[in-house]
Amino acid sequence: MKEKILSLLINNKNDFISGQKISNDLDVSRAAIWKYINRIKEDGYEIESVTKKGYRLISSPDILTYSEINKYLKTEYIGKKIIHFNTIDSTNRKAKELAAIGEDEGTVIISEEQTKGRGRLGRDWISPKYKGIWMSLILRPDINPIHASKLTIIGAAAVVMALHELGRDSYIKWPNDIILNDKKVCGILTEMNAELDKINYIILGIGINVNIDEEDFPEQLRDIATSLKNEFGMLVDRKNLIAKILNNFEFLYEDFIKDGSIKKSIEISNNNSILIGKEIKIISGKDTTVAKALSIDEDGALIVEYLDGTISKIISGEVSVRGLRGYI
Ligand code: BT5
Repeated sequence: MKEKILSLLINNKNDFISGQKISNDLDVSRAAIWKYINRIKEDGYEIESVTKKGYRLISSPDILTYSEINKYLKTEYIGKKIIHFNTIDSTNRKAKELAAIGEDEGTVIISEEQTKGRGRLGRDWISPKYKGIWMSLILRPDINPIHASKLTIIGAAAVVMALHELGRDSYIKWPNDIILNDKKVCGILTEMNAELDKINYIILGIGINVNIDEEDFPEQLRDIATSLKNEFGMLVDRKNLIAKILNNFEFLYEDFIKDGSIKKSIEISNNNSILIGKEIKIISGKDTTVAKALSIDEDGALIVEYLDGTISKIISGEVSVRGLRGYI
Protein backbone atom coordinates (compact mmCIF):
# COMPACT_ATOMS: atom_id res chain seq x y z
CA MET A 1 0.00 0.00 0.00
CA LYS A 2 2.89 2.34 0.82
CA GLU A 3 4.22 1.91 -2.76
CA LYS A 4 0.77 2.55 -4.24
CA ILE A 5 0.31 5.79 -2.30
CA LEU A 6 3.83 6.84 -3.25
CA SER A 7 3.11 6.14 -6.92
CA LEU A 8 0.02 8.36 -6.77
CA LEU A 9 2.06 11.17 -5.22
CA ILE A 10 4.89 10.76 -7.76
CA ASN A 11 2.47 10.72 -10.71
CA ASN A 12 0.84 13.91 -9.41
CA LYS A 13 4.07 15.62 -8.40
CA ASN A 14 3.54 19.30 -7.51
CA ASP A 15 -0.27 18.87 -7.30
CA PHE A 16 -2.32 18.17 -4.22
CA ILE A 17 -4.23 14.90 -4.02
CA SER A 18 -6.98 14.81 -1.45
CA GLY A 19 -7.06 12.18 1.27
CA GLN A 20 -10.56 11.34 0.00
CA LYS A 21 -9.28 10.59 -3.50
CA ILE A 22 -6.47 8.37 -2.20
CA SER A 23 -8.97 6.67 0.06
CA ASN A 24 -11.40 6.03 -2.82
CA ASP A 25 -8.77 5.02 -5.39
CA LEU A 26 -6.95 2.61 -3.15
CA ASP A 27 -9.73 1.57 -0.79
CA VAL A 28 -7.85 2.53 2.35
CA SER A 29 -8.96 4.51 5.42
CA ARG A 30 -7.92 8.16 5.94
CA ALA A 31 -6.19 7.19 9.19
CA ALA A 32 -4.17 4.49 7.42
CA ILE A 33 -3.16 6.97 4.70
CA TRP A 34 -1.77 9.28 7.38
CA LYS A 35 0.33 6.43 8.76
CA TYR A 36 1.69 5.48 5.32
CA ILE A 37 2.48 9.12 4.50
CA ASN A 38 4.57 9.31 7.66
CA ARG A 39 6.45 6.19 6.65
CA ILE A 40 7.07 7.61 3.18
CA LYS A 41 8.45 10.78 4.80
CA GLU A 42 10.79 8.62 6.88
CA ASP A 43 12.23 7.32 3.58
CA GLY A 44 13.31 10.87 2.77
CA TYR A 45 10.37 12.16 0.73
CA GLU A 46 9.29 15.74 1.41
CA ILE A 47 5.49 15.87 1.48
CA GLU A 48 3.31 18.85 2.25
CA SER A 49 -0.06 18.21 3.88
CA VAL A 50 -2.71 20.93 3.96
CA THR A 51 -6.16 20.62 5.49
CA LYS A 52 -8.94 20.38 2.86
CA LYS A 53 -6.35 20.13 0.03
CA GLY A 54 -4.57 16.90 0.85
CA TYR A 55 -1.01 15.79 0.18
CA ARG A 56 1.58 17.07 -2.25
CA LEU A 57 4.99 15.60 -3.08
CA ILE A 58 7.65 18.30 -3.02
CA SER A 59 10.86 16.35 -3.42
CA SER A 60 12.11 12.78 -3.67
CA PRO A 61 15.27 11.42 -2.08
CA ASP A 62 18.17 10.20 -4.23
CA ILE A 63 17.39 6.51 -3.78
CA LEU A 64 17.23 3.75 -6.36
CA THR A 65 13.86 2.16 -5.67
CA TYR A 66 11.38 0.90 -8.27
CA SER A 67 9.06 3.86 -7.55
CA GLU A 68 11.88 6.24 -8.48
CA ILE A 69 13.25 4.41 -11.53
CA ASN A 70 10.01 3.18 -13.10
CA LYS A 71 9.06 6.55 -14.61
CA TYR A 72 12.13 6.40 -16.88
CA LEU A 73 11.81 2.72 -17.84
CA LYS A 74 10.68 1.67 -21.30
CA THR A 75 11.29 -2.05 -20.85
CA GLU A 76 8.88 -4.98 -21.00
CA TYR A 77 10.50 -7.10 -18.31
CA ILE A 78 14.03 -5.97 -17.42
CA GLY A 79 13.78 -3.94 -14.19
CA LYS A 80 10.01 -4.34 -13.92
CA LYS A 81 10.77 -5.70 -10.48
CA ILE A 82 13.50 -4.00 -8.48
CA ILE A 83 14.53 -5.29 -5.07
CA HIS A 84 16.19 -2.42 -3.24
CA PHE A 85 18.54 -2.49 -0.25
CA ASN A 86 20.11 0.33 1.71
CA THR A 87 23.07 -1.85 2.41
CA ILE A 88 24.09 -5.38 1.48
CA ASP A 89 27.27 -7.46 1.19
CA SER A 90 27.03 -7.98 -2.59
CA THR A 91 24.10 -7.61 -4.99
CA ASN A 92 25.51 -10.48 -7.09
CA ARG A 93 25.51 -12.74 -4.03
CA LYS A 94 21.92 -11.77 -3.21
CA ALA A 95 20.79 -12.15 -6.82
CA LYS A 96 22.23 -15.69 -6.91
CA GLU A 97 20.43 -16.57 -3.69
CA LEU A 98 17.11 -15.28 -5.10
CA ALA A 99 17.61 -16.83 -8.54
CA ALA A 100 18.27 -20.20 -6.89
CA ILE A 101 14.81 -20.08 -5.31
CA GLY A 102 13.07 -19.12 -8.54
CA GLU A 103 13.18 -15.32 -8.87
CA ASP A 104 12.07 -14.36 -12.38
CA GLU A 105 14.18 -13.23 -15.30
CA GLY A 106 14.46 -9.47 -15.42
CA THR A 107 14.42 -8.85 -11.68
CA VAL A 108 17.12 -6.38 -10.65
CA ILE A 109 18.77 -6.24 -7.24
CA ILE A 110 20.08 -2.78 -6.33
CA SER A 111 21.83 -1.61 -3.19
CA GLU A 112 22.84 1.89 -2.11
CA GLU A 113 26.09 0.42 -0.82
CA GLN A 114 27.92 -2.90 -0.82
CA THR A 115 30.07 -3.93 2.11
CA LYS A 116 31.63 -6.84 0.19
CA GLY A 117 31.26 -5.88 -3.45
CA ARG A 118 33.06 -8.37 -5.66
CA GLY A 119 35.10 -8.18 -8.84
CA ARG A 120 36.35 -11.11 -10.90
CA LEU A 121 38.59 -13.79 -9.44
CA GLY A 122 37.64 -12.88 -5.87
CA ARG A 123 38.82 -9.27 -6.15
CA ASP A 124 37.09 -6.50 -4.16
CA TRP A 125 34.82 -3.84 -5.60
CA ILE A 126 34.57 -0.53 -3.70
CA SER A 127 30.90 0.51 -3.47
CA PRO A 128 30.33 3.62 -1.30
CA LYS A 129 26.81 4.58 -0.18
CA TYR A 130 24.56 6.63 -2.50
CA LYS A 131 27.49 7.34 -4.82
CA GLY A 132 27.25 4.64 -7.41
CA ILE A 133 25.08 2.14 -9.19
CA TRP A 134 25.58 -1.31 -7.71
CA MET A 135 23.11 -3.65 -9.36
CA SER A 136 22.63 -7.24 -10.51
CA LEU A 137 20.25 -8.51 -13.19
CA ILE A 138 18.78 -12.00 -13.03
CA LEU A 139 18.69 -13.60 -16.50
CA ARG A 140 17.54 -17.00 -17.68
CA PRO A 141 18.50 -17.22 -21.35
CA ASP A 142 17.75 -20.49 -23.10
CA ILE A 143 21.26 -20.83 -24.54
CA ASN A 144 24.21 -23.16 -24.32
CA PRO A 145 26.46 -22.23 -21.35
CA ILE A 146 29.41 -21.71 -23.71
CA HIS A 147 27.71 -18.51 -24.88
CA ALA A 148 27.31 -17.04 -21.36
CA SER A 149 30.24 -14.63 -21.69
CA LYS A 150 28.32 -12.84 -24.45
CA LEU A 151 26.17 -11.36 -21.69
CA THR A 152 29.16 -9.33 -20.48
CA ILE A 153 29.56 -7.91 -23.99
CA ILE A 154 25.85 -6.98 -24.11
CA GLY A 155 26.07 -5.41 -20.62
CA ALA A 156 29.10 -3.31 -21.56
CA ALA A 157 27.44 -2.18 -24.80
CA ALA A 158 24.30 -1.16 -22.86
CA VAL A 159 26.36 0.99 -20.46
CA VAL A 160 28.22 2.68 -23.35
CA MET A 161 24.92 3.38 -25.13
CA ALA A 162 23.39 4.83 -21.96
CA LEU A 163 26.35 7.18 -21.48
CA HIS A 164 26.15 8.07 -25.18
CA GLU A 165 22.52 9.11 -24.62
CA LEU A 166 23.80 11.42 -21.88
CA GLY A 167 26.03 12.95 -24.52
CA ARG A 168 29.26 11.29 -23.36
CA ASP A 169 31.70 9.01 -25.16
CA SER A 170 33.11 6.11 -23.16
CA TYR A 171 35.29 3.16 -24.08
CA ILE A 172 35.17 -0.56 -23.50
CA LYS A 173 38.24 -2.33 -22.26
CA TRP A 174 37.35 -5.85 -23.30
CA PRO A 175 35.71 -7.72 -21.77
CA ASN A 176 34.28 -6.04 -18.71
CA ASP A 177 35.54 -2.51 -18.04
CA ILE A 178 34.18 0.84 -19.14
CA ILE A 179 36.83 3.52 -19.36
CA LEU A 180 36.73 7.30 -19.20
CA ASN A 181 39.88 9.36 -19.50
CA ASP A 182 42.00 6.18 -19.36
CA LYS A 183 40.53 5.15 -15.99
CA LYS A 184 37.96 2.57 -14.97
CA VAL A 185 34.49 3.95 -14.29
CA CYS A 186 32.51 0.71 -14.48
CA GLY A 187 33.12 -3.00 -14.07
CA ILE A 188 30.92 -5.95 -14.96
CA LEU A 189 30.84 -9.32 -13.24
CA THR A 190 28.91 -12.09 -15.01
CA GLU A 191 28.30 -15.25 -13.01
CA MET A 192 26.45 -18.36 -14.08
CA ASN A 193 24.77 -21.41 -12.62
CA ALA A 194 24.46 -24.10 -15.27
CA GLU A 195 24.34 -27.76 -16.12
CA LEU A 196 26.32 -29.24 -19.00
CA ASP A 197 24.03 -27.90 -21.72
CA LYS A 198 21.53 -25.74 -19.88
CA ILE A 199 21.77 -22.46 -18.01
CA ASN A 200 19.80 -22.23 -14.79
CA TYR A 201 20.53 -18.53 -14.36
CA ILE A 202 23.03 -15.84 -15.14
CA ILE A 203 23.72 -12.92 -12.83
CA LEU A 204 24.94 -9.81 -14.60
CA GLY A 205 26.48 -7.49 -12.00
CA ILE A 206 27.16 -3.91 -13.03
CA GLY A 207 29.07 -1.44 -10.85
CA ILE A 208 29.33 2.20 -11.92
CA ASN A 209 31.17 4.95 -10.07
CA VAL A 210 28.65 7.75 -10.49
CA ASN A 211 29.06 10.52 -7.92
CA ILE A 212 32.19 9.28 -6.14
CA ASP A 213 34.72 11.96 -5.22
CA GLU A 214 38.39 11.24 -5.77
CA GLU A 215 39.08 11.11 -2.03
CA ASP A 216 36.43 8.37 -1.61
CA PHE A 217 38.66 5.97 -3.55
CA PRO A 218 41.34 4.17 -1.56
CA GLU A 219 44.82 5.51 -2.36
CA GLN A 220 45.82 2.49 -4.45
CA LEU A 221 42.85 2.95 -6.82
CA ARG A 222 43.23 6.68 -7.48
CA ASP A 223 45.43 6.21 -10.55
CA ILE A 224 43.19 3.60 -12.16
CA ALA A 225 39.63 4.49 -11.07
CA THR A 226 37.42 7.48 -11.77
CA SER A 227 33.75 8.45 -11.54
CA LEU A 228 31.26 10.15 -13.85
CA LYS A 229 31.17 13.13 -11.49
CA ASN A 230 34.96 13.44 -11.64
CA GLU A 231 35.02 13.36 -15.41
CA PHE A 232 31.89 15.40 -16.18
CA GLY A 233 32.43 17.93 -13.39
CA MET A 234 28.83 17.59 -12.22
CA LEU A 235 26.52 15.30 -10.27
CA VAL A 236 24.84 12.67 -12.43
CA ASP A 237 21.25 11.48 -11.93
CA ARG A 238 21.62 7.81 -10.97
CA LYS A 239 17.92 6.92 -11.54
CA ASN A 240 17.84 8.16 -15.10
CA LEU A 241 21.15 6.45 -15.88
CA ILE A 242 19.98 3.10 -14.49
CA ALA A 243 16.83 3.27 -16.60
CA LYS A 244 18.85 4.13 -19.71
CA ILE A 245 21.12 1.13 -19.07
CA LEU A 246 18.17 -1.22 -18.53
CA ASN A 247 16.35 0.12 -21.61
CA ASN A 248 19.42 -0.42 -23.79
CA PHE A 249 20.15 -3.76 -22.20
CA GLU A 250 16.70 -5.17 -22.96
CA PHE A 251 16.93 -3.97 -26.56
CA LEU A 252 20.32 -5.66 -27.12
CA TYR A 253 19.45 -8.76 -25.09
CA GLU A 254 16.24 -9.34 -27.08
CA ASP A 255 18.33 -9.41 -30.23
CA PHE A 256 20.41 -12.15 -28.69
CA ILE A 257 17.44 -14.17 -27.43
CA LYS A 258 15.70 -14.04 -30.80
CA ASP A 259 18.47 -15.29 -33.06
CA GLY A 260 21.53 -15.89 -30.90
CA SER A 261 23.38 -12.99 -32.49
CA ILE A 262 24.98 -10.14 -30.60
CA LYS A 263 25.77 -8.22 -33.78
CA LYS A 264 24.67 -4.81 -32.48
CA SER A 265 26.59 -5.23 -29.22
CA ILE A 266 29.73 -6.32 -31.10
CA GLU A 267 29.47 -3.29 -33.34
CA ILE A 268 29.25 -1.05 -30.28
CA SER A 269 32.20 -2.91 -28.69
CA ASN A 270 34.38 -2.54 -31.78
CA ASN A 271 33.46 1.10 -32.35
CA ASN A 272 34.14 2.04 -28.74
CA SER A 273 37.06 -0.25 -27.91
CA ILE A 274 40.07 1.16 -26.13
CA LEU A 275 42.18 -1.90 -27.01
CA ILE A 276 41.75 -2.42 -30.75
CA GLY A 277 44.86 -1.52 -32.69
CA LYS A 278 46.99 -1.40 -29.55
CA GLU A 279 49.77 -3.54 -28.14
CA ILE A 280 48.46 -5.27 -25.05
CA LYS A 281 49.59 -7.63 -22.33
CA ILE A 282 47.54 -10.79 -21.91
CA ILE A 283 47.82 -12.07 -18.38
CA SER A 284 46.82 -15.65 -17.69
CA GLY A 285 47.77 -16.82 -14.21
CA LYS A 286 51.51 -16.17 -13.94
CA ASP A 287 52.09 -15.89 -17.70
CA THR A 288 52.12 -12.60 -19.55
CA THR A 289 52.24 -12.44 -23.35
CA VAL A 290 52.41 -9.36 -25.56
CA ALA A 291 50.11 -9.15 -28.58
CA LYS A 292 48.26 -6.67 -30.76
CA ALA A 293 44.48 -6.45 -30.30
CA LEU A 294 42.82 -6.76 -33.72
CA SER A 295 39.06 -6.93 -33.17
CA ILE A 296 36.15 -8.42 -31.26
CA ASP A 297 34.66 -11.29 -33.30
CA GLU A 298 31.00 -12.29 -33.64
CA ASP A 299 31.20 -14.50 -30.54
CA GLY A 300 32.49 -11.63 -28.41
CA ALA A 301 36.03 -13.04 -28.29
CA LEU A 302 39.10 -10.82 -28.62
CA ILE A 303 41.19 -11.56 -31.71
CA VAL A 304 44.88 -10.86 -31.18
CA GLU A 305 48.08 -11.19 -33.16
CA TYR A 306 51.16 -12.38 -31.28
CA LEU A 307 54.63 -11.01 -32.04
CA ASP A 308 55.40 -14.08 -34.20
CA GLY A 309 52.39 -13.32 -36.40
CA THR A 310 50.11 -16.03 -35.00
CA ILE A 311 46.48 -14.96 -34.78
CA SER A 312 44.54 -16.20 -31.79
CA LYS A 313 41.09 -15.94 -30.27
CA ILE A 314 40.83 -15.07 -26.58
CA ILE A 315 37.67 -16.01 -24.71
CA SER A 316 36.44 -13.54 -22.12
CA GLY A 317 36.99 -14.54 -18.55
CA GLU A 318 40.19 -16.48 -19.22
CA VAL A 319 42.59 -13.61 -18.99
CA SER A 320 43.28 -10.10 -17.81
CA VAL A 321 44.30 -7.58 -20.41
CA ARG A 322 46.47 -4.54 -19.75
CA GLY A 323 48.05 -1.87 -21.89
CA LEU A 324 51.80 -1.98 -22.25
CA ARG A 325 52.17 1.18 -20.18
CA GLY A 326 49.63 1.05 -17.35
CA TYR A 327 46.02 0.06 -16.92
CA ILE A 328 44.81 0.43 -20.48
C1 BT5 B 1 35.14 -6.01 -12.14
O1 BT5 B 1 36.05 -6.90 -11.67
O2 BT5 B 1 35.40 -4.99 -12.74
C2 BT5 B 1 33.68 -6.37 -11.81
C3 BT5 B 1 33.05 -5.41 -10.86
C4 BT5 B 1 31.59 -5.73 -10.67
C5 BT5 B 1 30.96 -4.93 -9.57
C6 BT5 B 1 29.48 -5.14 -9.51
S1 BT5 B 1 28.70 -4.02 -8.41
C7 BT5 B 1 27.23 -4.92 -8.46
C8 BT5 B 1 27.61 -6.38 -8.49
N1 BT5 B 1 27.72 -6.94 -7.16
C9 BT5 B 1 28.99 -7.32 -6.88
O3 BT5 B 1 29.38 -7.81 -5.80
N2 BT5 B 1 29.78 -7.05 -7.96
C10 BT5 B 1 29.02 -6.52 -9.06
P1 BT5 B 1 37.60 -6.86 -11.99
O4 BT5 B 1 37.82 -6.70 -13.45
O5 BT5 B 1 38.13 -8.05 -11.32
O6 BT5 B 1 38.11 -5.56 -11.29
C11 BT5 B 1 38.29 -5.49 -9.89
C12 BT5 B 1 39.44 -4.51 -9.64
O7 BT5 B 1 38.99 -3.18 -9.94
C13 BT5 B 1 39.87 -4.46 -8.18
O8 BT5 B 1 40.88 -5.41 -7.94
C14 BT5 B 1 40.39 -3.03 -8.05
O9 BT5 B 1 41.72 -2.93 -8.54
C15 BT5 B 1 39.51 -2.25 -9.00
N3 BT5 B 1 38.36 -1.61 -8.32
C16 BT5 B 1 37.74 -1.94 -7.17
N4 BT5 B 1 36.69 -1.14 -6.93
C17 BT5 B 1 36.66 -0.25 -7.96
C18 BT5 B 1 35.81 0.82 -8.29
N5 BT5 B 1 34.75 1.17 -7.54
N6 BT5 B 1 36.10 1.50 -9.43
C19 BT5 B 1 37.14 1.17 -10.23
N7 BT5 B 1 37.97 0.16 -9.96
C20 BT5 B 1 37.73 -0.56 -8.84
